[in-house]
Amino acid sequence: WAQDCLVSNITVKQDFDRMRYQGTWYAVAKKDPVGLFLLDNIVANFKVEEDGTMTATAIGRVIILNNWEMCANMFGTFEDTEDPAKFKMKYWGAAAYLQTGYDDHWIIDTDYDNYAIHYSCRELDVDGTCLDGYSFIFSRYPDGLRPEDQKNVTEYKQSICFLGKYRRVAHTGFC
Ligand code: ODT
Repeated sequence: WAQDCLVSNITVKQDFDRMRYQGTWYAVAKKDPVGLFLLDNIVANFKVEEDGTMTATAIGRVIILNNWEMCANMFGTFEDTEDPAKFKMKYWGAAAYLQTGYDDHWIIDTDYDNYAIHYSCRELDVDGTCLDGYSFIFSRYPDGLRPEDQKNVTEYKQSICFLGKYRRVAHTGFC
């Protein structure tokens, strides 16, 4: 088949289980959006609150005001949609000069124990493809994906039309 790359045709994780998604995820690769923010040393921690709401914290190295390097402490709350794997993420920083926003947050695939593929399209093109988006590949391990998960992850990168657009996310201990 020919891939049309329409955002409306992107499939997400079936029966996403937010309880099993909780805990620490290390970003091992990232496709940047326009005006990228989180550079590297990115670690997210997901939690399900007592009322069932999914929330997360994230840290990562950022450069603000063009030359000030720091670790950003970020917070996010996730609004449910009709699809259990598609959320709207409201996010903000611990400090006022950090980025705030309201993004789509889709879980394309995960096995909960090893890897996850996240996707966010910020701006649709007139033809229904994604004009500006970003994606994280997460691992439960800071040193990267297990070899047996790599083929699977590559296929999902292709399914969201971001194959070849990722860079590695280093974990150097900066944050
Ligand atoms: O880094 C960029 O260029 C764009 C992404 C900025 C969003 C960072 C917001 C983090 C808020 C806390 C939530 C953590 C969950 C992270 C999971 C995936 C990445 C949004």
